[in-house]
Amino acid sequence: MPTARTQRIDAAARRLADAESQRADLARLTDQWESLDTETAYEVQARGIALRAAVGHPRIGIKLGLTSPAKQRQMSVDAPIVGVLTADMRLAGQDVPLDTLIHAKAEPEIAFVLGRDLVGPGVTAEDARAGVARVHGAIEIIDSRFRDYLFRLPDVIADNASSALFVLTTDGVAPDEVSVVSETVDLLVDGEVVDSATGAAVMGDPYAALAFAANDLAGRGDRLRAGDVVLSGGMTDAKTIAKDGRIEARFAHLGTVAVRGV
Ligand code: OOG
Ligand code: MG
Repeated sequence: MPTARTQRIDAAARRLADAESQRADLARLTDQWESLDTETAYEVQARGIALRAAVGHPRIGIKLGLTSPAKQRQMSVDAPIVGVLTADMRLAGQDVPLDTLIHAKAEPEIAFVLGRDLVGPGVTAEDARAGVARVHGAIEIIDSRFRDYLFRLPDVIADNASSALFVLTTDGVAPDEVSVVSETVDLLVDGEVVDSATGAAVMGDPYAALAFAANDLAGRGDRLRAGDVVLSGGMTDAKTIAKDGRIEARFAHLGTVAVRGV
């Protein structure tokens, strides 16, 4: 017999899945469910990932969110959050189908492909780097299921950290070919540079973010796995993707990746 608690978790996961498939944004879960805490929110997230797996979209990686001090201050939190990437989130080509999304935004990120499992607790940034096979530039496309991106921390955790789509640079480089802390990115909207950042914007070191993910997952009995893609967190603010608008992330050593709203 499912308990009232598991029923509530399941109902919340289904509401979020329906909001996604119907492009119908939601009020915050925490408006109705004031006691929703981060632990329970991760159970809602896991239920949503199980629903995706059941329709043929398995987990292929992990993403971090709220890795910059600015975003953490905005949310009044002092730690990042973690979400799960599934196979259907990998964008083929550049075209972002806006008619399937609510209010998509794009952000440049440094992505890792893991060569081996990283199992917390106790994973250091150095351990994390040693587990990486390739480093890529990426654009993550986020699409909060909450109206106007208005959420509290448990809401956005339940909503799988606003995950929607992502695209990586094609080749990637070996970890010893790039300093991810000083790697720069220019973000262009319709050909104009609108923002720039370095990897230091991501918890001071994207490998620290990767280690954080391994250790945080361990708290829920989970791990990073060989072959996983890990998005380490937005380096700049996310920019709205307009119809026919082009957003390009030009990395110093990781290549260039672009998306276009269609
Ligand atoms: C939460 C997701 C944030 C990042 O890289 O910080 C995120 C949101 O802002 O909707 O993906
Ligand atoms: Mg992101």
